[in-house]
Amino acid sequence: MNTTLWHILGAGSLGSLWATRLARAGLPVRLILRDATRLGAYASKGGLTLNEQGQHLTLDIPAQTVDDDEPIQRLLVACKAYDAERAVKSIAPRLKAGAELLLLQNGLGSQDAVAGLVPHVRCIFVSSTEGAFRDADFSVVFAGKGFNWLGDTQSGAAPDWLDELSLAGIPHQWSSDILDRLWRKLALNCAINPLTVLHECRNGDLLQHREEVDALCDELVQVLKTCGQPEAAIGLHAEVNRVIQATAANYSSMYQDVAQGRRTEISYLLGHVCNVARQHGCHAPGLNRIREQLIDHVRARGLPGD
Ligand code: NAD
Ligand code: KPL
Repeated sequence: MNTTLWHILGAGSLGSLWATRLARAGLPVRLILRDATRLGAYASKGGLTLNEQGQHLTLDIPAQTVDDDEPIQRLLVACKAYDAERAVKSIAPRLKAGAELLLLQNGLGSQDAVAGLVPHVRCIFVSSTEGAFRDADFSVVFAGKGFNWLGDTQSGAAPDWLDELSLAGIPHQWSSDILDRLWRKLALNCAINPLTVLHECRNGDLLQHREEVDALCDELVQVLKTCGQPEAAIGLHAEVNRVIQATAANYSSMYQDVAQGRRTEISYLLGHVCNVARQHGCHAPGLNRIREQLIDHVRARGLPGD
């Protein structure tokens, strides 16, 4: 078997979910933590814990700081979109020629920023619908089954290590249209998440704000078509409606971020769509208005507006 190390940058929810499943399958994993303080905190915990359907498994996965000098061949970047560029910059000197980076960020914009920083390595974009949250430091709850699409923007071939994901039970598929997938997820998030924050409601409550949702979908379809992503626009209204109904009882991820006083990824979601619309001369007054309202809303709660 290929024994390339899996370095994982960011031991938060998704990073821990990937790290524990890979390590549980016997694959070699290294966690990369921010600094010596985090390394000390991790050591005192005795490992990373996966809580899956009430079963707890603690794995003593070796960890190191970003300043370690171990060369990196394969890196999963599992931090938030607004941290990705700075995090990759901090380990860039450790990347071997021909290294591969898996970028697990939601939204769009951070992937290109990272790829621009490290043009000598292969960047693989990941779109994930799996759900996880931390119930304690270095402990993750696998909250929602989902799927991972991986792909690159150079129409490259699928890497030969995908079977390691199968071995680890990480559901995945190589995608030849990863940008379509990321744009589609971005559009769904833009049609649903900001409105749940502004109306302070669950996803299902948006059924009472249908006109507002439909108006955002109309503009999103226009932006997608104008910026060269027409595939991601097909049937958007119906899918948004379906997702609202299927997740009616849930609070969106952005709602949860705001409710828990966490910075949101606005700049990589609605912010990215509004910027792309402007660059293409596409009129999107509703999206821009919601973006401004959202920025005011989070700032009023002491959170960054970007
Ligand atoms: P998280 O906040 O739980 O984890 C991010 C981790 O990265 C944190 O532990 C943070 O300390 C660490 N980090 C940040 N900068 C670092 C640096 N310079 N060096 C070392 N570590 C650093 O975030 P998450 O929920 O795992 O989300 C990661 C991405 O995945 C986001 O873009 C999110 O939108 C997306 N996503 C999350 C979920 C989910 O269920 N959690 C689902 C789908 C997509
Ligand atoms: O992905 C989501 C989120 O909450 O971030 C859904 C459920 C699709 C709502 O946009």
